[in-house]
Amino acid sequence: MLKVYGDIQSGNCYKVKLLLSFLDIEHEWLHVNILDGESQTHEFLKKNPNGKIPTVEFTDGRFLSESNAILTYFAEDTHYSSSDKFGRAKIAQWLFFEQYSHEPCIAVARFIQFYLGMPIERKAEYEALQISGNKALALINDQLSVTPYLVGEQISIADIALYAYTHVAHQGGFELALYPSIEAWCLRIKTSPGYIAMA
Ligand SMILES: N[C@@H](CCC(=O)N[C@@H](CS)C(=O)NCC(=O)O)C(=O)O
Repeated sequence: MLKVYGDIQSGNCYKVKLLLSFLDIEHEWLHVNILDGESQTHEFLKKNPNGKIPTVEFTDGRFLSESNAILTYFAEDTHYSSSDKFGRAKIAQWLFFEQYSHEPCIAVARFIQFYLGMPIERKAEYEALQISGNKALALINDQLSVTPYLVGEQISIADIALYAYTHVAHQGGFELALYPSIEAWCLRIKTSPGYIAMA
């Protein structure tokens, strides 16, 4: 059976779980405790030399890492991708945006506040992340005030990738009530058939 190495509380891992759930793809979820160093063991580094989760192991022994590459793989030829070349490129635009301009702000602020309990030596970094994180949220909100999903009328892996850390952004100090189109989009995703919560 397909194996996924991850931690459901990590947005990068949860986005994979959410897509597999939407697509009803059977898999075994293997919990990796990164805080205990389980992603850095000799055994794990053979699966992903970069020592990060999520990592997927296919039944033929091949591995795939990088959450958005995993989403792209499973979404191919499903309605979570696009049959149109430009549509696929727009999805990729949001996936790259998520990894460069969104996740490094929202996920790290969440890690500092929710996991580390806001240590004083990371307070300045946390404050700076509030600015860049709010900028990313405003961009998402702007798009969602024009279209119901990030790439038009239909949910895609762009939405799944960005939903993962956005819907728990309050755990990083972000006020989602400032972004009504994001709140409405979160509700649309949460009520989609096959939805699975992060908890
Ligand atoms: N760009 C990667 C990021 C993966 C990542 O940073 N994973 C974290 C958990 S959210 C991790 O494995 N950290 C363990 C470590 O860096 O040792 C992706 O999207 O999959």
